[in-house]
Amino acid sequence: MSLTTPAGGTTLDTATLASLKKVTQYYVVVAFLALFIGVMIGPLQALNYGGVDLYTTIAKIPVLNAILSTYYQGLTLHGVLNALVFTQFFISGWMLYLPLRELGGKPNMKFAWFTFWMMTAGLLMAAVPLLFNRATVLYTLYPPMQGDALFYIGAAIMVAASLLVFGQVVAVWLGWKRANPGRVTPIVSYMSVATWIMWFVASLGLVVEVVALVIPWSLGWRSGIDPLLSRTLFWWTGHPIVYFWLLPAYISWYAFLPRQMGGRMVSEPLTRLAFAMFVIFSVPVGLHHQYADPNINNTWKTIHMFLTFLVAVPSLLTAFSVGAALEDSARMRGGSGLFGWIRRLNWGNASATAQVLAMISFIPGGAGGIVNASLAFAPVVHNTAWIPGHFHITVGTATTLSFMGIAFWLVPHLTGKRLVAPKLALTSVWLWFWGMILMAVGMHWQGLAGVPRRALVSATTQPQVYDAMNIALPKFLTAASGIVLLAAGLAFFYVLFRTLLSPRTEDGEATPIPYSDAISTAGTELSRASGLVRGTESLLALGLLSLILTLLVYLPVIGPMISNYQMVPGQRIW
Ligand code: HAS
Ligand code: HEM
Ligand code: CU
Repeated sequence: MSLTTPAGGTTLDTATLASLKKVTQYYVVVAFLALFIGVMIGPLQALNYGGVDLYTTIAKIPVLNAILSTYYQGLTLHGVLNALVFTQFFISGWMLYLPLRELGGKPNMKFAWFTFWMMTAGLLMAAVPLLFNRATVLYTLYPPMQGDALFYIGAAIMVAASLLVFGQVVAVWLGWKRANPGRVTPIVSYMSVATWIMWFVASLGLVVEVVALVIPWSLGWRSGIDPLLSRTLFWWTGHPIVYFWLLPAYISWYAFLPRQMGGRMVSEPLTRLAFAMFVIFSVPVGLHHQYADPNINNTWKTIHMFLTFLVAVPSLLTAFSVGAALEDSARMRGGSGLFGWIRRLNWGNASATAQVLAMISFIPGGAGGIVNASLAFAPVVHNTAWIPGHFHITVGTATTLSFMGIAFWLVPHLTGKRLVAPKLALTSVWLWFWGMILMAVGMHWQGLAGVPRRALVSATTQPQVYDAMNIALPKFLTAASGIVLLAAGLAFFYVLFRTLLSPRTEDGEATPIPYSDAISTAGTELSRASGLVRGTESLLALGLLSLILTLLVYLPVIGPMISNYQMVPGQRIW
């Protein structure tokens, strides 16, 4: 038996499809195991920002006190497991499955499995020093803080594995193009390939930082490292990595959510335009994380600021587009009025609800990002609690809650197991949403009052400073958010793990991929397509353009750093 694909490409045979589903399931399960541990640590940090120090209590509990021996070991585990491991594993599975499934052909499954095991090996290597408190360098790795070499090598292997997934997806896409000359790339594959190409250009900064600077130094082959150059290479990758987290959620908002709502996607050409813009403009903006760093010319900081405003444009296009799709679906279900239609969205479905709530959280999340990016506002918010406030409603909700919602159909689709307790699933996503909103309010507010991020502010050794700030209410909101999010996490993981452990009851295809029809399609033949569709088809050319633009705005910044390389010895400050 073989299955047709919406792209009309060669179909996948049954064995290949089964293997592809299995490897995707492995990626998704490892991702959620990482998120589970990461999320269990989060409330401790929220309580810290609520004035409650549980770390002193934990220090007395055997086993736990080994992996949470300091606030910073906990914070490193939280940041690495949630923002790096969960995202990368989920995305690698999701964006391997979608294009391979849609484009068909004969993908090399041995290679796909090799990549998965390689990424897992990298994760295990990095986990050892983390758990032994020998790499408490936070998820941003800022040298001259120095962890064990094994941590950096493991992280490098993980990133390298993600680049192999990129390679496989691009190879399958190019193979499809050769087999289907003159055809328009189908939309889900278009979005996936665009995201992978963006990630390739984005990853180069981190690859150079870790391979050329950090690993040789952590192995003792070099006596020092340049912190400024390392940070600059880190943020070359560190900003666009947030779009590597976001765009896989956008794929679902554009292509699948409308069908889950009973409606249609608005426009394939507009969707392609948004993704093409992300390919070009995601990377050359990293200096907006370094406004406070010395020895970087202000002109370049200003140029990166304007480019950052430009990369917000495709998100604004997305807001319009996915918002219109939601409204269209609600009106088709009988909704009316300026805002009255909102009540007619598919609020009974946990998967769809999770994603709408994720989208709503991204409205203030994106607005806060524009504030952070403004050179005039940045000094007020930089390094304060405002920043974790910003990214828990972007990566912590827009991305994470979307992935949680996707899992509610993807796991049944991959495994043939029916979702256990759908009502509890629905409750968990509402709790997550409100928990994150509470935390966002609490943390943004504390940030404006001047409370720093990355600090054990609840420690009894330093209460006077923060008591004088008149921040009792935001502290309370933050502490409460930790409790609500703990409940949300427990409910979600109960549903997910119970589903995974239940017996297989049906063919996974009984839960199909919810492809949406489009009101305005891109067509199938390039020769008859609009100029916009033809102009956005060559993703490799767009990737090259992105690389050129990135080099243009980075080489003049990095050049002087290299010619004036500073040898700073490594430090272990924990
Ligand atoms: Fe950010 C710091 C600027 C987006 C994540 N960001 C961070 C950090 C993280 C992060 C993790 O310029 C901390 C790094 C660290 O540890 O130091 N960010 C931006 C800007 C955007 C942005 C301009 N960030 C994200 C996304 C993230 C993320 C996405 C993760 C997924 N960010 C910054 C800056 C800093 C920063 C500075 C450094 C701060 C500092 O000082 O250290 C933009 O891309 C945002 C554009 C988004 C929009 C919103 C569009 C809205 C949509 C939803 C529509 C909803 C609808 C629903 C239609 C313009 C698409 C309607 C439904 C109904 C029912 C009504
Ligand atoms: C940091 C709470 C889930 C990613 C923090 C901080 C708090 C917090 C209060 C700030 C700590 C500090 O600056 O000292 C929580 C809670 C969660 C949760 C209560 C839910 C149970 C998530 C998720 C993600 C995430 C789902 C991403 C997928 C991060 C990152 C940091 C962080 C990257 C920064 C670490 C650093 O500064 O090195 N979290 N979080 N968190 N969180 Fe979460
Ligand atoms: Cu950024």
